[in-house]
Amino acid sequence: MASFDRNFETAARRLAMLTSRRSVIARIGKLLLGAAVIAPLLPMDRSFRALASTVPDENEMDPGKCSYWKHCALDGMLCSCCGGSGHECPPGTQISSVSWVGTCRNGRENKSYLVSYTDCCGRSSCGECMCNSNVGERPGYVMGRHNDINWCVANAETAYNCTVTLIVGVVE
Ligand code: ABN
Repeated sequence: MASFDRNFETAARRLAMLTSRRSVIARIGKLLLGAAVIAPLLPMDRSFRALASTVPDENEMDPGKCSYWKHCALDGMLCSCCGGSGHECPPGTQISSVSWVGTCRNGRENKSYLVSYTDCCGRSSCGECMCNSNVGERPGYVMGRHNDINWCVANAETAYNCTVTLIVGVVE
């Protein structure tokens, strides 16, 4: 072990005599700079970065769930659980003449949409699949930014049954 230490010391001293500290630092600097310049050019798969931002949770793609991407600003019951569908009122109800809108991101397309939440009116509350996601909602005293409202109040039949979700625009 002593001879190994001695040999190592001798080699280290020889190297120290041949090289200045400054030149070692300069070489390390050049190596780091070279790596930083060359690394981005290497043919490596970097697609995981894009995937991380676009692959949505599977619940975000299920229209029957409150976590469905289009339901991001919804406060109401899904008409698909009440005899209608995601975009059609149940038989015997009428679509409200006013509605609430929110901006929701479709994680699969990595695009945002303007989505309207329109109530179906004329029958009492369906009581199924209550969702309360409320992205972008503000308290009731912030006029026009509160969605806990029965939009059927503008209809002849004001009873609230459920809510349908429609895409009304693409956010560029
Ligand atoms: N827009 C859904 C709703 C209906 C009644 C009360 C609150 C919210």
